[in-house]
Amino acid sequence: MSNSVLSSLDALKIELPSWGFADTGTRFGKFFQAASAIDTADKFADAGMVNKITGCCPTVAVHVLWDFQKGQDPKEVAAAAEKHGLKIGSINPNLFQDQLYKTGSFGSADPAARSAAVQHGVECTELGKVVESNTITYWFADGTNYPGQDDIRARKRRFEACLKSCYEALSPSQKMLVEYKPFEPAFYQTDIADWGMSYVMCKKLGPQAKVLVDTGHHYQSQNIEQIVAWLLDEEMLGGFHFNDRRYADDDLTLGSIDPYQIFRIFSEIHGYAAETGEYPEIDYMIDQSHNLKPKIEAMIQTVTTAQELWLKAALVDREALHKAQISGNIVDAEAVLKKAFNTDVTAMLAEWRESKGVAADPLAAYRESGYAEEIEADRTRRRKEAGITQESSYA
Ligand code: LRH
Ligand code: MN
Ligand code: MN
Repeated sequence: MSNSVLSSLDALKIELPSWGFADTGTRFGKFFQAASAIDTADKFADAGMVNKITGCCPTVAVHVLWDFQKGQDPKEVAAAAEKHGLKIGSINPNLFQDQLYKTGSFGSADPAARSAAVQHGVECTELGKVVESNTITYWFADGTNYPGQDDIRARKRRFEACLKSCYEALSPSQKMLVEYKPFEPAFYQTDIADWGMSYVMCKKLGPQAKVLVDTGHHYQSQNIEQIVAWLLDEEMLGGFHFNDRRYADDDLTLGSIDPYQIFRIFSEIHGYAAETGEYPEIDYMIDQSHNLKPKIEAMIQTVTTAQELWLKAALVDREALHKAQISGNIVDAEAVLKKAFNTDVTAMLAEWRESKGVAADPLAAYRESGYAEEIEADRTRRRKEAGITQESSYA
């Protein structure tokens, strides 16, 4: 095995979502966990633990409304992350919870909603400068529920104008990622429904705007690796939100339903690196909701699954693949992919982890650490002392 296969893992830094450590649920309810994070400091402590155990998650994504209190110095939040060896990663504006956004934010026909949304986007950008985060990730719940509800072209133009105002607030080192989603919560049309719409917006904005691919935001059976390949070729792929799905935006653990798909996506990235000599600048972020699994274990499982599939994809024999492709040998071309996918990479992962000073089996190391028991006891006591019932706390 070549060194470059193993060292390719250095290019896979995975960002943990702060919201993945708090109690979350479905629209039908929540099942609470005694060890779930109560506040942002807990979320950083848990993310710090995942980073310590896996050695590859140095940043944490924050959701502005959920992680920054009104009037709080944002530097305090950055310092709380640093305490656990982390840096603030992407800043996620929240343009979907305020009552003002009933008919949308950037796409709304109401100028007051648009101006509040733009103001929030600019504030998030300024906040990013203070906490030294270079990525602002925009996701919009915008859209309409019924045919005729609003003028689709007018909404597009409102989006262009609002995004432009936010883009103009970026510092030269900041970038804006635009996430697309074809459904939910809007169910007739969403304003940025697919990668093409995100691409058009980003292209018009300029080089600091790129497309964000959330793996759960596609119609059934859509070929995501093709989207990835096209965006890579156009230098327009800015980041991922990792998760897996069976039906819609299920936010299940990466690779739990279709690991071969993630392998194929990663193979496109390795193919790009093989051709250009370097890995593209991509933010790899987890965006999952662990309703039932213990949250930290689920996060470790996601990270190790991503590394496993990444390594398998790095094993694709590019020369053999190219040879089979240009000679029209379809069976052999597919076999090259299958061979890499079916390789057991456990020993290689252990070798890489050893070189980074982390345990060969991160999940086992976590279970042995006693951290789960410690936080469960601590958070149960703190909830009791503060009189917080989990039903009333939305950390
Ligand atoms: C929307 C989404 C988006 C949000 C996150 C909580 O479905 O994927 O990225 O920020 O979930
Ligand atoms: Mn997402
Ligand atoms: Mn989503």
